[in-house]
Amino acid sequence: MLWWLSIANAGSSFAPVQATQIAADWDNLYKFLLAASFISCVILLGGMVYFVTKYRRKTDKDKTAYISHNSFLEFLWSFIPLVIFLGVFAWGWSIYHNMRNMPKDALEVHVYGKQWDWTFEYKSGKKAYSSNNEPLVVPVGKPVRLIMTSSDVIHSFFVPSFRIKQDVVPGRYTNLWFQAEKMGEFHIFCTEYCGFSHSAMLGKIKVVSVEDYEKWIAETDASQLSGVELGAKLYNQKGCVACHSLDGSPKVGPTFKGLFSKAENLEDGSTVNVDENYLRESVVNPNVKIVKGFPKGVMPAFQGQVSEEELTGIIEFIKGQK
Ligand code: HEC
Ligand SMILES: [Cu+2]
Repeated sequence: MLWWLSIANAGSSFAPVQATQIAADWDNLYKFLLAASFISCVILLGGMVYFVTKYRRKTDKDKTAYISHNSFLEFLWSFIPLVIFLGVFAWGWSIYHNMRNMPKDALEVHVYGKQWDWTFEYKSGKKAYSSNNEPLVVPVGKPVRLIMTSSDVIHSFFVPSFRIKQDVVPGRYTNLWFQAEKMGEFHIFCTEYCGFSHSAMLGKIKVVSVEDYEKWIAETDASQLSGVELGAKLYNQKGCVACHSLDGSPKVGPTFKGLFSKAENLEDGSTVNVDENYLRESVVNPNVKIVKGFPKGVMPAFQGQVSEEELTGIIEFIKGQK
C-alpha cells in the first residue's frame, strides 16, 4: 500500500484516530477517492507526455495522419467512469445512511450549544459543561444519540475521530449518533463561526468502560431533578394537566399516553411522525399543526414561557407516557 493509504488508521496530521466503525468506513471511501484520482492523474498526464514525445514534429516534412474519432474508445472512457461514479455514489449513500439512521435503543443525551459552551444533559438530570472542562462521558461499544439545540446562534458539533458533524440550530432539534469503539478522550469542535470565542468552543468526549460509565452516572446529585421529574412538575405547574390526560382519555386536548413515536393524524389530512421536533413545535407553537378532531387556538403558545431545559423535561415526560 502507498504510505498515505495506511497512515490514517493510526491517527496523524493526515487524519485523526478512527474511533468508530463509521470513521473506518468513511476513511476507506476517502482513500478510494484519493487512489482513483491519483491513478487517473497518472494515466492522463502520463498519456499526455507519452503522446507529446511520440508524435512530436521531428522534421519539417512530418505530417500526422488526420484522425477524426474512435467510437469504441469514446464509449469506454465515458462508460467506465460512469460505473465508477455510480459505485462511489452507492458507497457514499450507504455510509451516509448509517450515519443518519438513529438507532432506537441508543443512550440519549441532550446537548445545548451556546456562546461558548457545550452543555450535556443526561436522563438522570446530571449535567456536564465543556466550559468547565467537563467531558461528555459515554460507554464504549454502545450507541449514543445526541439531541441538540442552541440557545443563541448556529453552532456545529464536530467530532473528528468519529467523522461526524451536525449543525446545532436555535428553535429546533438536530440529531447525531455514534458508537465509540475505542476508549479515551476525543476532541469536540464547534465548526460554525459563532462569535468572539468560537475557536475556544471546545469540548471532549470521554469514552469509558460500561462499568465506569454506570459508576459515573450513579453519582448524579440526588437533589437534581431528572428530565422526567422536571417535566412532571411542569405538567402540573403550567396547567397542561387541565387539557391533557395521561390515561388515554381525551380531554380538551389529546392524551399524552402512547403519543411519542406514533403517527399522528392532523386536521389537514396529513400525518406526522411524533418525534422530539414535533413535540417541541406542539408546545411552543401549537397552532402550526392541529391534531384531527381537536380545536385550533385553544392551547396557549408556550413560546418564550419555557427554557430549553424545561422543554427537554416536558418532552422526556411525554416520551415516558407509554
Ligand atoms: C387550554 C387547554 C390546553 C392547555 C393548557 C395545554 N394544551 Fe396542549 N393541546 C390542547 C389542544 C386543544 C390540542 C390539540 C390541538 C393542537 O394540535 O394544537 C393540544 C395539543 C398538544 C400537543 C400535540 C398532541 C398530539 O396528539 O399530537 C402537545 C404535545 C401538547 N398539546 C402539549 C402541551 C403541554 C406540554 C402543555 C403544558 C405546558 C399543554 N399542551 C397545555 C390544549 C391545551
Ligand atoms: Cu459555536
